[in-house]
Amino acid sequence: MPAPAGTKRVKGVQIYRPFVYGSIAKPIDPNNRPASITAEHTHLWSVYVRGVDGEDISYWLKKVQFKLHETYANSSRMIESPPFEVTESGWGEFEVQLKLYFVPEANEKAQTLWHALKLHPYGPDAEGQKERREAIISQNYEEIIFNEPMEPFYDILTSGAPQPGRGKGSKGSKQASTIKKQGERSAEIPQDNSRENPYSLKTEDSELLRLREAMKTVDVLVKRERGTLREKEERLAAFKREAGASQAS
Ligand code: SLL
Repeated sequence: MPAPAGTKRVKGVQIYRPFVYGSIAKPIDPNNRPASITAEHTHLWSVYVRGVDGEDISYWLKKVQFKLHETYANSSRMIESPPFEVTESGWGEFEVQLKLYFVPEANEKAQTLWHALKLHPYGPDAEGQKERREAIISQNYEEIIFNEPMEPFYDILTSGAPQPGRGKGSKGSKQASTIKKQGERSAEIPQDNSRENPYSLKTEDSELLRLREAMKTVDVLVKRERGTLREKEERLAAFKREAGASQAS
């Protein structure tokens, strides 16, 4: 018997979609405090789920539930349409639970992520950032994988996808296929990063380069350690021989 319409999965297909989740927090200037903010609150912050480089993700992501610390009134916030974000003020850091609900066509269960809200600078330039009262961004690049998507969802995911480049010189190369118009649905991230978006093919390349360099360094260190180990083993064997010889005599 054929499966009822809209309940069949596209076999052997995996489709992924990149997104970003995280937070941005700004210290409240004591000399310029908005009157509406409670005296104990030291920061204004937003926690969000969004597309890479402002890409629309609402064709696969229906809504997001943000669960805040219980010190907040109505700590569970359901955001039903983009931008998927919650803006608040507060004094403390905590773990935010993000529950991602997919569009009904996906027929997928909601997925839970956790984000540690960061209010205070961290990392090598923490002191400088604090002095400059910089906004603290803590965010992650993530990819969601739809394994064997439902047929109607597959259509949604792939409609308006960029076509691989054709014509002179392109020969359907990766480079050509990544050129897409704004608003097209795809898993491609931009070629270059911008002030707003650090996630690009260029960043990926430089990360890969960094990893390769680090692997070379590790190889050198491993070789050096092996050499030291060999020397020590030789010395140990020599000591043992000497000890054996002096006992025998
Ligand atoms: C801590 N883990 O124990 C943290 C808790 C609580 C954050 C952080 C204020 C809420 C409000 C707020 O920032 N809560 O006043 O509505 O330190």
